[in-house]
Amino acid sequence: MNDYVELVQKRQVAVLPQVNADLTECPYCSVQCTMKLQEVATSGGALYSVTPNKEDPVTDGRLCVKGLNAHTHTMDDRRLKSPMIRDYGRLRNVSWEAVLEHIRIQIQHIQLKYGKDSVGVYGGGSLTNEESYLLGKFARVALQTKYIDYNGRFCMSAAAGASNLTFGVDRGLTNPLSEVPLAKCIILAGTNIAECQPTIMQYFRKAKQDGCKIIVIDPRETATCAIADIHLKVKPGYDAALVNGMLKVIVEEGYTDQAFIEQKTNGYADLAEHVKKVSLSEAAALSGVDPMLIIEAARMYGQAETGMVFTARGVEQHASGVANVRNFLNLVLLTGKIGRPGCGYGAITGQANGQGGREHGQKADQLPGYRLIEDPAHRAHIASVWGVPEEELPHKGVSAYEMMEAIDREEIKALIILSSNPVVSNPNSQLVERALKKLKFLVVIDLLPSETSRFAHVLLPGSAYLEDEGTMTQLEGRVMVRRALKPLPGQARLDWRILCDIASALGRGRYFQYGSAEDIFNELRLASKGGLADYYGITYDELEKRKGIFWPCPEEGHPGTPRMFEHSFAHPDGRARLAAIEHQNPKEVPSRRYPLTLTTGRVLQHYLSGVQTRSTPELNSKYPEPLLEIHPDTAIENGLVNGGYARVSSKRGSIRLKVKFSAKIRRDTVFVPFHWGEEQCINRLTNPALDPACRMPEFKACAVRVEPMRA
Ligand SMILES: Nc1nc2c(c(=O)[nH]1)N[C@H]1C(S)=C(S)[C@@H](COP(=O)(O)OP(=O)(O)OC[C@H]3O[C@@H](n4cnc5c(=O)[nH]c(N)nc54)[C@H](O)[C@@H]3O)O[C@H]1N2
Ligand SMILES: Nc1nc2c(c(=O)[nH]1)N[C@H]1C(S)=C(S)[C@@H](COP(=O)(O)OP(=O)(O)OC[C@H]3O[C@@H](n4cnc5c(=O)[nH]c(N)nc54)[C@H](O)[C@@H]3O)O[C@H]1N2
Ligand code: SF4
Ligand SMILES: [Mo]
Repeated sequence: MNDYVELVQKRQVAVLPQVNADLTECPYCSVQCTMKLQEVATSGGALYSVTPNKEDPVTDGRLCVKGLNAHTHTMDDRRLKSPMIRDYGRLRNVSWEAVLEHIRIQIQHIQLKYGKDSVGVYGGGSLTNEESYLLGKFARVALQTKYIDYNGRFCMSAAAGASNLTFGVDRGLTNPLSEVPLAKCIILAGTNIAECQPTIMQYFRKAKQDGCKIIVIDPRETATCAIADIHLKVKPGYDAALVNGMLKVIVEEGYTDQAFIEQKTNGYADLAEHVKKVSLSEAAALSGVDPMLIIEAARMYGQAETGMVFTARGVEQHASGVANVRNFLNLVLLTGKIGRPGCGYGAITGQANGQGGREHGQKADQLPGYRLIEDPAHRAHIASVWGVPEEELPHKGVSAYEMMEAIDREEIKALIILSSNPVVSNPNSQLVERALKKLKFLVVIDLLPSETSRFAHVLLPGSAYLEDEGTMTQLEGRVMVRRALKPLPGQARLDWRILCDIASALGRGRYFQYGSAEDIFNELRLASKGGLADYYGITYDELEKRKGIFWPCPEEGHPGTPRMFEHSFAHPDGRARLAAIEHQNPKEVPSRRYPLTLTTGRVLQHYLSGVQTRSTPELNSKYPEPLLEIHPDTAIENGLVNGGYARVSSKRGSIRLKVKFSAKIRRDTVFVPFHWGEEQCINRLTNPALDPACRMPEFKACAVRVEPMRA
């Protein structure tokens, strides 16, 4: 039994009889584990206990430590309960009426003076589908600005870009998780599932029990490596070189599926030509992986009857993120391992609604249902659903970090942020702090004070997962409906309601007349109809009955699509695209002044910018500050002691971190989690070099120096 489940069951014994038992979904990662939250009235106030849901369609009633404690932050004393306006530097409580009038005056004034595009919108992947959809509509119809983007730019954009180019559509997993145990070989590249999606580890363990070979590619020996048959300890940023070596072995030793290549793909001649030129010893030298291990891994995957490849941010968060993922997709296509049971690809989605949040129009170049804002037919369809003239729809804006640069250049004068903490999560975050200070007007809608809300002129109390009904699309592409369990605290309002209220204040209320999340969903269904991410056939009733539906689901009664690409790919000719990928070095390589590579990521106990998990004592006490993971040899060479403090510096900045020796990391690499702000914010150091296609920043490789420092 899962340790945490055991813990909860023990804890429950100590709790009073259950009342109000009801089902909710974890607000954190993309697995969207369901659970029962039970409120127990005691003389000292309400107590809560959490029970995993045995009938969960994915987890068999597992929860990780974050899910178990998720409700805590929603009841934190610091929870925002009233709208606030900053006056002479201090935020003071005001009524909704007053704040909406204030917002109207500020926005109208700024737009009149500087144009519609002087106001930007910044969203997030924790929002429901309804809210993500509405935020896109709000930017284009209420504000009529081209500037909208969201934190998914830092998360799923490279994998999405690669899947679109290769398959013609991007759905995180091409197969349901239930097929993982059917795979005979699995590649886990830059994905630390044991800490980041712990409740799905069971599928990989089951596969292994059934004889599946598992290859993990990561610069660190992570908790996920416990199930690895081979661990390729790649140098950060060198996955494409490593995969080129594997492709060479696969082609030369004849593990390619020629019938599949001929019938279902384009681009083989170019790729075969490119592979001829690859040198295995060069691939090994670049990636820092023993050539014999590259050969062994290529044989393992190439010879397996069935197989799956999974990537996550380790491979994707690079200035060559799209190319990196495309090379992994070459492996999949060359061996014909897709479109059948136990054969497929998965980009392990990150945020709770990282999948749905990227489909319905929060992205600068996108309209709902994966439609494109620069495609005339797509614009016409959405304009008709929204009841606005097509010419009135703005064109495309820029990506999340580029919005920050536009703010810094004072081209964007006002910003509305819903459910994100960009001061902690953007690369080169000192630029973000400097830029936000220049804004004439910043509105932040959040649950709790954050590093970003310190810069807000207006702070609005939004809704937490327990209060907010709506649909979420989890990592498999399964849409699920989450019901509200609790009333909103104080004057807090539902996130979607706040958007409608601001739209009304701006005189655009007639486009935002909804009585419930379901009303918004029904409009989203129409907007997505005929698009690549088609939700038209999905209704709240069916979601309840069927415990979720996989998109695309083009008409009511349609069974949904658990496995993609069984017959053809989504490009007009039905074929997938192979591509010759030239390896590119990270944009910043180590030098004498900055001799080590910094890579960043996550730990089990914290979530993203940490606002929610740092306010949860059960989590924070287990991991109270960011640690610099460094190999003991490298640490000693640099005069560091285990448990002491180090100054870590890149060209962009310098912070102080506690040192943790770890023989599990490469000697040339250090790792730091990014869940903290201010003096502990590793993004003060990261490189904002962006992928040319998807605009993903290079979070996973920059050059740093470490020096000892007194506590
Ligand atoms: N506990 C926890 N779980 C989470 C989250 C969280 O904040 N905390 N966030 C959620 C979200 S939004 C996301 S996007 C996912 C992220 O999930 P993951 O992508 O799995 O998480 P990361 O820790 O960012 O990176 C994964 C691994 O990539 C490795 N890596 C670094 N550089 C490279 C490289 O160049 N190549 C390769 N092959 N590997 C490399 C790191 O050592 C790390 O172990 O997790 C989700 N789940
Ligand atoms: N160095 C480095 N940086 C990274 C990454 C990395 O691996 N390394 N990963 C990147 C990735 S993958 C991601 S996804 C981003 C995430 O980056 P962010 O979007 O900044 O992270 P969150 O912590 O999710 O921010 C959510 C904020 O919204 C609030 N919030 C949460 N839920 C709700 C809600 O339902 N309604 C409202 N109104 N507010 C809510 C929270 O309190 C919090 O303040 O970070 C990126 N940054
Ligand atoms: S954080 Fe992810 S794995 Fe953990 S309980 Fe929440 S949804 Fe499940
Ligand atoms: Mo993410």
